[in-house]
Amino acid sequence: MFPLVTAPVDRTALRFGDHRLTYRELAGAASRLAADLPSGRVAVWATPAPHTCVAVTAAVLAGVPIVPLNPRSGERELRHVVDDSRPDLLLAPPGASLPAALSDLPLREIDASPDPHTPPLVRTVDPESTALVVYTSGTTGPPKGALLSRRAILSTLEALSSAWEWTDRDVLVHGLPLFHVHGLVLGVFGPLHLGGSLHHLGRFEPDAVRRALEGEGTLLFGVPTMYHRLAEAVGEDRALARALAGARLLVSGSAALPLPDHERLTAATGHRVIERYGMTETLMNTSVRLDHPPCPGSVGTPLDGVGLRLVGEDGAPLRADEEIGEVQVRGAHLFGGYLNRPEATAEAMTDDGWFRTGDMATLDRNGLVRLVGRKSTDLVKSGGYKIGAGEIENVLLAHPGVAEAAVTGEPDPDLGERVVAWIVPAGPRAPALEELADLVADQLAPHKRPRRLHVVDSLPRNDMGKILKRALTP
Ligand code: MLC
Ligand code: AMP
Repeated sequence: MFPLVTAPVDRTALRFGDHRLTYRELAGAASRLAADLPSGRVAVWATPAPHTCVAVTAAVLAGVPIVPLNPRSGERELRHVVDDSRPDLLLAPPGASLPAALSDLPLREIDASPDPHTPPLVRTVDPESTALVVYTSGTTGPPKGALLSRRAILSTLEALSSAWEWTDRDVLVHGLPLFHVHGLVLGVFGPLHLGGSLHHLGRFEPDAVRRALEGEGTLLFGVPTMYHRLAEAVGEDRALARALAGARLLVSGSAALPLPDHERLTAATGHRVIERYGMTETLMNTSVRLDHPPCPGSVGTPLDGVGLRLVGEDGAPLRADEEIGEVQVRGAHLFGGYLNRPEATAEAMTDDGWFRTGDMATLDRNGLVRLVGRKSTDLVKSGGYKIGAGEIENVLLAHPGVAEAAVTGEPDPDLGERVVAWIVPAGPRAPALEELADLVADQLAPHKRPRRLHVVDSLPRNDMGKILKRALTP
């Protein structure tokens, strides 16, 4: 049963530092919690800890939708998520310091201690029902809650298992956050569904990766920033190179892995990092398959069950090997819409059921997809996090020293892209970068803070008054 399958009960399911839970102990701990969960949604304070895994497993066993919360979210972002998703209960580790935005929610502490005694809860749950509500930034306004069904999650995990020959023999290693689909769906539900193990690093550090791969780890997941940091370290660190070389598979996703990082890692380890392409709303769309030759610069071919096409400006599908078009996908892996946002859901879909990703790509005769950019200048991918320009602009505009604001992304060797703020000051003294960065970190989240500030006399606008972001160059 999703996500706990038929793994031998005494196999390790999860490991965080020295904290290990076997399948039996996890099933017991999760079932203990699941037995009296309310039937509405539950929010989970998703720290990178076993508590999060116990909580989400409990909710999946009980058939209750989960709203994972980023524990570094600021007040404004948390209030929005809670007001929008209206959870009936908050699950958090004992002693978590919870912000005021959550004070109205009934709280239950998560007991993540191994429980070999409580019998597994067995409940029949509709595969079409929502398992997760994952908040994701859009071009404008606050983040939207993507409704992910059990069927969609299962479909993506089965497709990845086939593409990567990912089985119950694999021990997955990663240090990803547990409130997005990469760390949570692939990184927690993946091994638990397949009957393998997860060794979570708590936080990403090259040294922790080395130790885990020197141990039992066989598979590594990360965003390109993590692989960039490994590529930086691996030249000097022979032990790290040996550990990475000993892994069965290194997989990168959530943003593009630059070719120089690919090359440095291949030179040091003999492995070509496998890239896969996904999105919160679609889960995984494409991947380089294990049984295909390496294809640098490509995110591979559509996964099993994924329909993928490229569409031109006029909305008509393009033929393979033609120009650049927008990627559109359909299949069982798609989300069920945005919570409380029927118009946004309708806008994201074509009349015949394709999801508009907003990503631009080419497709060759062999079905290989190469991503070349995004339709919108209002989205920034930094450290693998998607960040909407609009939500940051709204926070900047609320500062009394800011008269006008625009947010863009610019290339960054470590983060892929970094957030850049452009402001027209409201008075003679413009606020400093640190002040604006702290404001954004407090209100939204630290990864959304601007890393660079340009103070300008005016912002370039078209006749309609819309800011021309492509004209914003230093
Ligand atoms: C600095 N810091 C501040 C601050 N200035 N905090 C608050 N206010 C300020 N003004 C702190 C940061 O919080 C952090 O603290 C530290 O300084 C460094 O921050 P950073 O520069 O942002 O980098 P780092 O923390 O090192 O993070 C890099 C990273 C992270 C790669 C580990 O970006 C990451 O985990 N990315 C994963 C994103 C992800 O999972 N995306 C998947 C989306 S799903 P401290 O205490 O932490 O050091 C998706 C679909 C798909 O995309 O296909 O997968
Ligand atoms: P999110 O909304 O956070 O789920 O981010 C989804 C977006 O991340 C996609 O629409 C792509 O733009 C980007 N993305 C994911 N995987 C890759 C990849 N392998 N290469 C390039 N971009 C990617």
